[in-house]
Amino acid sequence: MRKITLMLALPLLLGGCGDPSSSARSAQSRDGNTVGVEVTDAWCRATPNGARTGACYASFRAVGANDRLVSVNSSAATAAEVHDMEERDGMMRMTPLPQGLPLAEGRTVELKPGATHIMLTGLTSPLQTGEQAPMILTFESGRTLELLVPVRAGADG
Ligand SMILES: [Cu+2]
Repeated sequence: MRKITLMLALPLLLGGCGDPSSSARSAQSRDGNTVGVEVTDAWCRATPNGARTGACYASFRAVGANDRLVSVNSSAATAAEVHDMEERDGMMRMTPLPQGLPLAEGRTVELKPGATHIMLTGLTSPLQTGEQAPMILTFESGRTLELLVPVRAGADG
């Protein structure tokens, strides 16, 4: 099986050239404590040759309380879902997470190629390197985050 490189998503936020919109934080103060979800290193993989589906990745960290990513919407696609990957009979298969993506307080949950991802289906146009895909993330807590997610080529092209 092909080895999957896991360290793809890191360079986005470095230095002054990082795109700040790939990172966002939904936070509010409650009893003097910050509660919210931090999203960092968001990116979508560029789609080749008119593919109608795409995948996006990001790191999530719930701050101050547990939360759950319950839905994703993007005007770049007719539908967006959180998918997990599992191996069955030697094949990697994608399975939607009907309960959403649980976010345990203080723990970073990393979406990455070959693992959990946000799947965009029915792309309205190809995801091209250098563009940004708008995305609205809704959490169980009722908080929402709007992101402009940069599109770039995957390292395995
Ligand atoms: Cu998928």
